[in-house]
Amino acid sequence: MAGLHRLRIGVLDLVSTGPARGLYSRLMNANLASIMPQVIAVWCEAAGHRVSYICYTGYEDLAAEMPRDIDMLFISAFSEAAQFAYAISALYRQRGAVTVLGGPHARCYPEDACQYFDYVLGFTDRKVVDDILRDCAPNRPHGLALAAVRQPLQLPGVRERWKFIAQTLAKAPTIKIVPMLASLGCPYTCSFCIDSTVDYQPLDPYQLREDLRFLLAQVPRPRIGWHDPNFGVRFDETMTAIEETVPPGRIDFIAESSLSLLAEDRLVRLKRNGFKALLPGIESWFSLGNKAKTGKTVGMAKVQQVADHVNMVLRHIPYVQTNFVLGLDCDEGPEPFELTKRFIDLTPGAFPGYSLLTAFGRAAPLNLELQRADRVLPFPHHFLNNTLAMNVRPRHYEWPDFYDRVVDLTRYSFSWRALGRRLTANGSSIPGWMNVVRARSSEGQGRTHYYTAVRGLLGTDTSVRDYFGGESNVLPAFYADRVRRDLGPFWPSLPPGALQHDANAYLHAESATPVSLSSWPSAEIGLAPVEAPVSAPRVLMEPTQT
Ligand code: B12
Ligand code: SF4
Repeated sequence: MAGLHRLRIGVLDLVSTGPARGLYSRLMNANLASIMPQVIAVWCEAAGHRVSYICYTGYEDLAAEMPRDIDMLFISAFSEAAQFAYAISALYRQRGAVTVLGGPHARCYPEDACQYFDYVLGFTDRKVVDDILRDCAPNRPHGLALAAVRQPLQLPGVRERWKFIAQTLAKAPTIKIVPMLASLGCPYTCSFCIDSTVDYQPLDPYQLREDLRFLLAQVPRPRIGWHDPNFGVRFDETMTAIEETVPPGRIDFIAESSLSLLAEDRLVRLKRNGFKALLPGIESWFSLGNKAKTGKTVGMAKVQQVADHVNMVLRHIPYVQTNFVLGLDCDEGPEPFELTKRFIDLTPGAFPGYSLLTAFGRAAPLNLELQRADRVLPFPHHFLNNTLAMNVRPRHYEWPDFYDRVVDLTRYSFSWRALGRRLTANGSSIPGWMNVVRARSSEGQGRTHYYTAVRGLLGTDTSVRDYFGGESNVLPAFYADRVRRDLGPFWPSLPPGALQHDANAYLHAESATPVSLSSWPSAEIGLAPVEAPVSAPRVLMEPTQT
């Protein structure tokens, strides 16, 4: 450690897109904390630096909690928090800090983020972090985009992350969920998904045991939320690790898992091992279903088959959220929406989660096709959370017709009738009441109101109609006002131009550089500084391989 310049590091996990209000976000936001910012904090301390870590849930006074005089600020952001992150980066750069962006936004929109950050990281391992800690230089006007060759093979466990986890959980007043990972990547290849090109990779099962043991010693009855993209791919191995470590009934688990992994014998085992909530993806009644194990079955036959499966899951697991993507190219006419309503009738106990089809920059192979077809709209990132805007022009729907159907479906899904049936099916248990709160909050009713407002504007406001139609790039006032309102006191710090981005940046980069689809983010080299237009990747640092 001789000669080390000890840096003052800030690590900021943005789980809110600005200052927040509302009961549900106060109860739940701290449970959305990401694992990687905690990992970065551990690695920075291990490298000998002083770290201030904050999970920003929307209720903190950032100025009071994050020191002003830091040397380097890491920010973790989803795309929905991009404008917030850009504003904070600008604030800290003015104060002399070097800023680093990581997380989903950095992976999806590195070209854009490089305009506002000194470093933008894709896959991140310890070597990447050590390299930039050593470098710690302002890179302006264009930041450096860097990525490890692949996902790290190992990450610091719960014991090492504990002080950051505990600090975050202290902000969750009732339900406290500890984030954990048993694997990275996914063996499936759903073309709209960020992990469709990332190899599946289990993490060390010994560490898993050690994490569980440690947690049991800290918390009387922990709740664990698995952040695995698809939990339980190595089902037996993971279950055995849990069974050997966790006495029955001591830990509750939540996981996202595809239906194809949820056969009845496995559900029996999941139940025995404390799994209380599962979130399987269904996507659409007309997509071919590897994930749902429905093979070539589509339409009403698929509805029936999946409903039987989900009801079987519900006999073992008290809380189930079924996830759908609205607006996929395989969908056409009223049928997809009507079938989802039939599904809701057939599975009254499951909570339906709807995502509007969204092309998150470089996230998925499908996005390149969509950009090539000129179907991606330049909605500011702030709206890209699968709900507030759909940035892909649907193939088979006109916008007003599409929004009519979305409004109708959400209204149906969160109506008092559906709520009553859900509550009867769930019983007056915690899952039952959670579903009532969700359905009556911003997630259920709130969305119906929001979609109704957008549908209204499509009929009355030509600026909205032209923007949705791709005929105008001028952001309608409805959306601009919303960003201003959401950023609140941070709005004045948003750099000029930071509401706009090149919606086809991925395509432009690929056209400028004849590289294969898989070349980012798993490139053999660190990405080059991003310039406009993006030029061929150049070796910037040593290849970063764990
Ligand atoms: C687990 C998960 C969740 C969990 C946990 C969220 C959390 N805060 O971490 C829950 C269920 C809460 C969730 C919620 C949401 N999610 Co989510 N989620 C995922 C999922 C399945 C896995 C992500 C993960 O943790 N992987 C494990 C980590 C270790 O790997 P990684 O993400 O690849 O990260 C690597 C690098 O990016 C980098 N890195 C990551 N973070 C950071 C941070 C720093 C500082 C640095 C330097 C580096 C770095 O290092 C990692 C190792 O190489 C992904 C889909 C997927 N298959 O990846 C979607 C995904 C991230 N979610 C997505 C979305 C849209 C959402 C929601 C907005 C959905 C909604 N409408 O509510 C919310 C937002 C929640 C919030 N505000 O925090 C999108 C994000 C797209 C985008 N560009 O923003 C994804 C990609 C899915 C998709 N639709 O394609 N999600
Ligand atoms: S199964 Fe889930 S995580 Fe895996 S590729 Fe498909 S959508 Fe992505």
